[in-house]
Amino acid sequence: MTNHWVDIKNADLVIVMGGNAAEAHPVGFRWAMEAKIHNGAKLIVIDPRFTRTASVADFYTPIRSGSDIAFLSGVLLYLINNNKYNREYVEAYTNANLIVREDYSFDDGLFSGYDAVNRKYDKTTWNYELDEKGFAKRDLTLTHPRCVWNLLKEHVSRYTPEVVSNICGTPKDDFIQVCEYIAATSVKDKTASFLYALGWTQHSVGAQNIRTMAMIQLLLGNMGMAGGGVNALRGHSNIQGLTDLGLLSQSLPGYMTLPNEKQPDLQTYLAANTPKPLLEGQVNYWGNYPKFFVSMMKAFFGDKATAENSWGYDWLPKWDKGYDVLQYFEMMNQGKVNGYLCQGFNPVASFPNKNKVIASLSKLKFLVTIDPLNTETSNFWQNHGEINDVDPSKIQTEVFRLPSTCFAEENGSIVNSGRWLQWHWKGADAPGEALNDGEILAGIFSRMRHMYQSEGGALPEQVLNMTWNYQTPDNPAPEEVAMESNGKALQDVVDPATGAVLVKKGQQLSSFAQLRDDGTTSSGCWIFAGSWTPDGNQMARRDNADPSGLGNTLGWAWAWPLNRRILYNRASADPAGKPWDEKRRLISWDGAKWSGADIADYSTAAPGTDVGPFIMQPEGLGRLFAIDKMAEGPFPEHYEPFETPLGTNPLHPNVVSNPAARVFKGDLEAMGKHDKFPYVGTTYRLTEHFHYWTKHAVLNAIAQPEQFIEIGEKLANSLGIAHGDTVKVSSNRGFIKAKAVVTKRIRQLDVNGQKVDTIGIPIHWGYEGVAKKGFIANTLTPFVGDANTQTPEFKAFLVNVEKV
Ligand SMILES: Nc1nc2c(c(=O)[nH]1)N[C@H]1C(S)=C(S)[C@@H](COP(=O)(O)OP(=O)(O)OC[C@H]3O[C@@H](n4cnc5c(=O)[nH]c(N)nc54)[C@H](O)[C@@H]3O)O[C@H]1N2
Ligand SMILES: Nc1nc2c(c(=O)[nH]1)N[C@H]1C(S)=C(S)[C@@H](COP(=O)(O)OP(=O)(O)OC[C@H]3O[C@@H](n4cnc5c(=O)[nH]c(N)nc54)[C@H](O)[C@@H]3O)O[C@H]1N2
Ligand SMILES: [Mo]
Repeated sequence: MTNHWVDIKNADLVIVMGGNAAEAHPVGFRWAMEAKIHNGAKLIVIDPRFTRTASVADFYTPIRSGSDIAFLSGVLLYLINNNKYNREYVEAYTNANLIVREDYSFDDGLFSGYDAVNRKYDKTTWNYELDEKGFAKRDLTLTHPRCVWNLLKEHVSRYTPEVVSNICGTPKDDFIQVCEYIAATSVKDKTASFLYALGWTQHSVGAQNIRTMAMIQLLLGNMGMAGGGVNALRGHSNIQGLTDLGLLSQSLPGYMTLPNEKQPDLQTYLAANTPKPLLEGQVNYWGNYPKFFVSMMKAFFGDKATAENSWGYDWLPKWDKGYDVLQYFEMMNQGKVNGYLCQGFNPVASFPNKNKVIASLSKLKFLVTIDPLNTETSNFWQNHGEINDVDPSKIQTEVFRLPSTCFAEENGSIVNSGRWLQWHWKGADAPGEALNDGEILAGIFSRMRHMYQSEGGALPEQVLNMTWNYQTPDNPAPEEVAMESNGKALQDVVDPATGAVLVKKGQQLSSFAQLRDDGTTSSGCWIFAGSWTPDGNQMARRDNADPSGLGNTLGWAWAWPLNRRILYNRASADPAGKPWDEKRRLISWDGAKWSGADIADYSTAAPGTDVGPFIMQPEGLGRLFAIDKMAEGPFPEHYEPFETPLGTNPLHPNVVSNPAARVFKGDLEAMGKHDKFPYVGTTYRLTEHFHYWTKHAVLNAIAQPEQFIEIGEKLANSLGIAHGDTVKVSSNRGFIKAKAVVTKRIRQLDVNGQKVDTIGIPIHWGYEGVAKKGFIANTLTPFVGDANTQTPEFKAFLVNVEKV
């Protein structure tokens, strides 16, 4: 989130689209209700299903799953055509007036630079026209035909209400009603907040769904505002911490990137990752990349990392391609993987195309599961009849189960969706032989290190040079690891201007501004610098005082970066430093400094200096045109799901689905067609269960005892299916059987001249636990992922339904 949970209460309009907050985030959703009840906010829901969130909304309208880019692009067009945007904000704080290169183009569904053989774009042309000094050219009058504003207008001009309604199946009047709700927040003293999660991310166009919404927020002047922003309601309680700490295969802590094989030395790597400002005088905070990186290497390798050996650069792995989970299971399926350590992950249940996952695991020599529970994955080799029809005698994989604790059985911090690091304390000892995750991993590490020391082995440096100065090396305390993530001074840190000592050798750092690229500081995760200072554990603070009434509670826990609660909050004030809306005053300029209800997100620059508020971007501006970042284009474009009920893309039949999505040849061949699989399948969760664990708990098993699917009344009638019948739902990859819930909540939609029906499929069942056994929903889903994040397309695929 750029904002945070409590801040949702400040919104005038809460739009739940691409998620079902009342059901999946029932505790956080209270802030949407606070906005509604205490603030007179409107709550609107756009979802293929009439959800529990819709049941408390002021307005609901349906949408065909996988068509949100068309819908949101239509909203952009409406705002532009009806002059419903904050013009001053757009001109001062977005890249609307920057000029794009002449060789950039878009035609018939493809942007310039497409390489069809590798399904990849060369993004060179998606950039600004630069002047002699390397700065982007601008046209402050917004008349240049290639300024971002005019290219944007042209790009979205196709998304008229008729086109939106034709692609999305949303009735045209409903669509216009939504546009009117949103347009009403374009004035300076109104904000809108979109609450989204998987209904947007789990698509082959997931990241662009979110970008389109972010562009709306820029037009409305909502970024940086209390009650505005871009707010992902995240999933598992510490999944924000997972991305913060760089646990994705191409990441390093603090949103740095793991080097790739084209970066053989430190200089090449740093040059590629340290941007230069694209407009004169910008903060360009990523310009500090070398400080973050070198400090991280000092945390990893301590005294072993020196200037002479480029801080141990050679010891980091260099990727040749992405090793996301889709790629990894593909390699496993090709027999290229020997062993798999599976920690807190149940891929048999949670990953697409379950039969492919089972086939892949069957090719391993060994599998290690680290989990408090028995899972479908640890027992993937068992036969459970139709639900898991395997022959154990043919599976040679050796499985090791290492029982672990769960988060409530250890101290630690959890980062919530709002970037707050909240310390928590152990609630109970673990049962039986369970060890906590750190102890298991450290135990494996120290045994491997001993083997390297006594027997040698390939690439020993990484293992032998790793710093491991914990009091109990086989079980590092969470407190020690947290202090290491924050970082400390390895030598006295001095102010380059005055020579004064800022941090004494050995002391914890208070801010990432104290980081150095000369090896005198260490920090495991630069964005966490400030979480454990000389004053102690900031994450454990519990002062909920809220003097501004905006809910920022600066004394409660600690938020990255630097305890700032609302990112880009410089944009909450106009160029002269005056808040757009007095009642949402986050920061303001008092003539000498910035201050207010939040930690100012800015350099110390005074108003009027043209320093843009989006300090992480080299141009300092919010991007309506995303230069060189997104995989499939600088503007969002509607592409159909890989399994489309239309069999075409109404906008450009030659380019139907995302041309840069993650997909492998065999999986493309396993895609079903709408002639055999005429209905849209979509999967989701229920409040009464948490994924695949709660079927181990009797009370949850009682609350939602049995796998079911939801089917609209019209379709059920035409197929002769009654409430409570058992039905078979099949895709081109397999089938499941479940009870039918016949409902008015899922409507038949009119799309591109045909009727489109949706089948709703909750995800929670399997063959482990105390609940009644059920089929695994992911037997049905396709093995294809978003082009930027590789998140699987769980929300839109094709199925058939029959009564059995
Ligand atoms: N009780 C409970 N809570 C949970 C979880 C749980 O298992 N149980 N899981 C947690 C996790 S890990 C996560 S990631 C979050 C997920 O939180 P959500 O994303 O809110 O959860 P889903 O149930 O997957 O809901 C997605 C919603 O998007 C709608 N949808 C599907 N496709 C589209 C589309 O193309 N466009 C639009 N506009 N809407 C669409 C679906 O109909 C559904 O209502 O929930 C978390 N909270
Ligand atoms: N079709 C379809 N598939 C989906 C989704 C969907 O909407 N539709 N949603 C996707 C999403 S958003 C998610 S997040 C995934 C979730 O997929 P998974 O993460 O695979 O599933 P979970 O059951 O949440 O958790 C995995 C295991 O973590 C264990 N665990 C809990 N606490 C700890 C701990 O402290 N340490 C260790 N080592 N283990 C622990 C649990 O016992 C559980 O067995 O599913 C994805 N799959
Ligand atoms: Mo999730």
